[in-house]
Formats: sequence, C-alpha cells, structure tokens
Amino acid sequence: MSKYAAFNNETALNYIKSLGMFFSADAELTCYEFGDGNLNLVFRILDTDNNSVILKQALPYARCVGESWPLTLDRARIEAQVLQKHGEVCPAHTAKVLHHDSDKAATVLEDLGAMNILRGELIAGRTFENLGLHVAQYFATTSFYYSDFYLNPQDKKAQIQNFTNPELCAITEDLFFDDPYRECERNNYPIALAEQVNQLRKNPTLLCTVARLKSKFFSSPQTLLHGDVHTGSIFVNAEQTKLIDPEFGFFGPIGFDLGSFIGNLLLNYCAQNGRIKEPPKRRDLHSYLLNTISTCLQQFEQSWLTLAQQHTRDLALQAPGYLELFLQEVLQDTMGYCGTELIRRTIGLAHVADIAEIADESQRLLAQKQALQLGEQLLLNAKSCRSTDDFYQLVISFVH
Ligand code: SR1
Ligand code: MG
Repeated sequence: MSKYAAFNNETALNYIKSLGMFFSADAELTCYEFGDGNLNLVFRILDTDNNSVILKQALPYARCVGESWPLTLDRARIEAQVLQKHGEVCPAHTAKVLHHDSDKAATVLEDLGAMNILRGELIAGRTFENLGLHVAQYFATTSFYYSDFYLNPQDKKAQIQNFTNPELCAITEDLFFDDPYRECERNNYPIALAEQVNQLRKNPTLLCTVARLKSKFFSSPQTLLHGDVHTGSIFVNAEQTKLIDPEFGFFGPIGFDLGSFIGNLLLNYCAQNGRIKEPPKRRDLHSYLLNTISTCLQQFEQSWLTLAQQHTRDLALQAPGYLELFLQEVLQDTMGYCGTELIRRTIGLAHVADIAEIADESQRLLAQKQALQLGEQLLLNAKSCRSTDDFYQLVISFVH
C-alpha cells in the first residue's frame, strides 16, 4: 500500500512519471500547482509538446480554512467514482478519469485546459449558446440512470452505500441549511445586510421550507448527485461543456443539483447589475442567463421524460401520470434548493466571486441585497411552481 503524503510540484511530477502511462520515459516534464478551489491541490504536468494531464489530490483538511478543519481523504475516491459513473451515462459532459489512487487520494484527469471555468467566463460577460442544453442532458441522464426508475433495487442500495459521503454532506447540511438562519461564526456578511438577515431568520414559513429541504437532503436518495454544481465546477468553450469536481457526490434529491446550478446563474444575474455599466449590454446578459435557465429546465424535463417513458424498469413507477407528478416535485425542490444556494452564498461562509469581487462597495451591497431577496422569494414560492413555465415566470417576476 502506497502511503499518503501531500504532493508538491516535484513529487507530483515524479508520481506521474512513475505511473508510466501518460508520457514516454524520456519526456521532459514540468509541473505546477494552480488549484484555487476551497479544498484540494491541483497540478498540471506537461511535456515539451504541450501534452498534459491534471493531477488532483485531496488534502486532509479544507484548504480554504486550514488544518483546523480536518476533512476525509475518502472524498477523492467518491469524486473519481462519481465521475466514472456519470461518465458511463453522459461521457459528453463529464470530465474523464485516467487513473485513481485511493491511498494517495489522487486522481489523474484529462486536461481541459483548452476550455475555461464557467464562473470566470460569465463574470467577463461571455456567453455559451449550448450551456443550458448540455447541462440539462447531464442532469437528465445522470439523474435518470441512477434512480429507482432504472436501477435494480438491490444494486441501487449497494450504490447508495458505496456513495455514502457523511463528512462532505455535513458541510452542505451546515452551510446550506443551518448557518445562514442563525448566529454562526462562519457566516460572513456586511453589517448593512443585518436587518434583512434578521427578518429572514424570523420568518417561520421560510424556516419551515428550509427544514423541509434539509430533511429531503438528509433522506431522499433519489439519484447519484454531483453534489456541488456551481459555475466553478463547469468547464466550457463554444462547443463543449464538462462537469468536474463531484467530491460532494452522494445519493440525494434530484432538485439539489439543478437548484445549485440555476442558483449560480442567478447569482451572476444579480452581480451583473453592479458589473456591466451599459444598459443594453447588461440586458443582453440578463436575457442570456434567463434563457439558459429556461432551456435547461425544459430540456431536462423533456429528456428525463423520454428516458423514463422508454426505459423505466420498475412496474409500479410506470403508473399513468406518475412521471409527471414526480417531475413536478423535482421542480419544486429545484426552486427551493436554488433559493438556499442564493442565501448561503450571500451571507454564509463560501461566497461567489461574481458578487464578492465587485470592486465598488455600494454596488456590491446592492447585488448582495438582491441575491438575498431573490433567494427568499424562491423559497417562499417553491410550492406554487407546477411547471417549467411557472418556474421561469416566477423567476422573471422576482428579478424585474
Ligand atoms: C468548506 S467548503 C465550502 C464550499 O466549497 C465547495 O465547493 C462547496 O460548495 C462548499 O459548500
Ligand atoms: Mg469543488
């Protein structure tokens, strides 16, 4: 068994060489670390012809906080296996695992360096025509093929066990559903938001909705989720869209991934009010974001229904009308989880660069206020959402 030690540039390069799989024995390799996420080390190893691979390694603690926040190394195994499982059913939109070593908590991945991280692209105002469609295909296929509609019940239970991810789920349980709704030292928001935050914490209907969403997150193993679909977990270019980083993966409610993704598009929507000065340009980007949300929901619904109508194996789940009922609940969950993402990214521990890096303090505060209010409205209205069109109309009415 090879022992765990955190890599540096030199040991990462030697490790890749020792695998003997990716470069010729006499290749001249260089290596640098460029991870800027909250948790892990990420190295790029390349030869003189610019052939490259990515080596990702989990640290035994959360990188963004330090050694005072220990974190299981098993998340590296979970991440590699979720990528493999999602890659089996949706290779077009899942980053490819080339090698995994659980003892070293290390995974070698295809280098997507020709693509860019979606968050930075949206912040810069760049748009991607197929984003909504591609992400919808990823959500529809991964959520259908690992659900009760398709998997044999015994196999599904074994997979739920394999993907039990208590420590990473605990982070989400705390950061999404607890911290923002009470005093907590991890929270982070300007004093000027305090009144709005206090109101939110005093609203019993809102707190009950959050409780319902948390309860469903705890105990609704509908499918194998990615678990952390923010715009920093998506690589894009004009042709392709690829999901990375599913270390928070586990069997949970389908609406959680969808809601997180849409929440991040809406966080960018709020941020652009403080970023793009020219009204026509801002309107264009706002329309793009709303259209992407609409396309994503409609395509998800259509693809998921087609898959379910053609491939559902469970007999009872084929009852007429049940697929539509199930999807309606997924939509309501999506709107609720979307609301929690907006709120926790505004007043909780982990913020998004879209808003946090707005240079002008008053513009930043306006974006934060809008995100918080939008999150609240989404939570309070989630139950009234009965169709993808309802979803779209509700979002439009809240942002205008
Ligand atoms: C301590 S981890 C903070 C956040 O970063 C991850 O990407 C997840 O979104 C998590 O909530
Ligand atoms: Mg991540």
